[in-house]
Amino acid sequence: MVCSHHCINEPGSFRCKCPTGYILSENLRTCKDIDECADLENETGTRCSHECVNDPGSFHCKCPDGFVLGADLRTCEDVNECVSGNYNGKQCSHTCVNIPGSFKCECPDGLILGDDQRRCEDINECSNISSVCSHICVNKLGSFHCKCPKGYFLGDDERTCEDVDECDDSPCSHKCVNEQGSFKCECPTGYILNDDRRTCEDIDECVDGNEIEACSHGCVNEQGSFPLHV
Ligand SMILES: [Ca+2]
Ligand SMILES: [Ca+2]
Ligand SMILES: [Ca+2]
Ligand SMILES: [Ca+2]
Repeated sequence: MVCSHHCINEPGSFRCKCPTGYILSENLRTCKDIDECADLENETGTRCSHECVNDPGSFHCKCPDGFVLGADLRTCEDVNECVSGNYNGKQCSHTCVNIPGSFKCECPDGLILGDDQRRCEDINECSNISSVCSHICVNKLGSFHCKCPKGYFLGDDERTCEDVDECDDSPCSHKCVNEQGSFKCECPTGYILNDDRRTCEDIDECVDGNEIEACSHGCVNEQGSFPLHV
């Protein structure tokens, strides 16, 4: 075999010719592949934006994961996983954000990205040791709220429970004493608090066992106390 590929006859001689992508060796007989990837002097049109793979008689460009080869077969273009085909961006439970070569899932306020980096999960604000609520914390999907026990109301900060001053509504027939979370009614001397814990009732000191043997003869009960009859 005179030439490895094409032989061209010439007057008194011949020469070997190589197909595109090959170059004639020093022996002028054998064609060898051009390593387009190693040839830094190569025309810019054959440059790959990312990886160049040499092939026999040719070459091709390769793209890393998350990129696809553009129409020029040279430039790798980012895949928008959030909108394209069956890419993983569809797995984001909430918001998909495209980034070069990849994508990421994001979550709205109150939710946090789970270990799978795809699904957003509720933050349990109530599990926080330095609890955000002064009294009762109620966790909800994407948020939480504070609650107060009976006798308290939620302050303007939506976090702190403040005592209700029940005495403002005058619930007692006589004296009202406000306390943290509650209140109590008190009665003046000579009165006793009824079972309703609100109203004061006169003690009938004249009835046996109630108070004293106040009078040796007649006793007249009066509101609040009794006078001595001489
Ligand atoms: Ca080649
Ligand atoms: Ca992308
Ligand atoms: Ca929550
Ligand atoms: Ca109170």
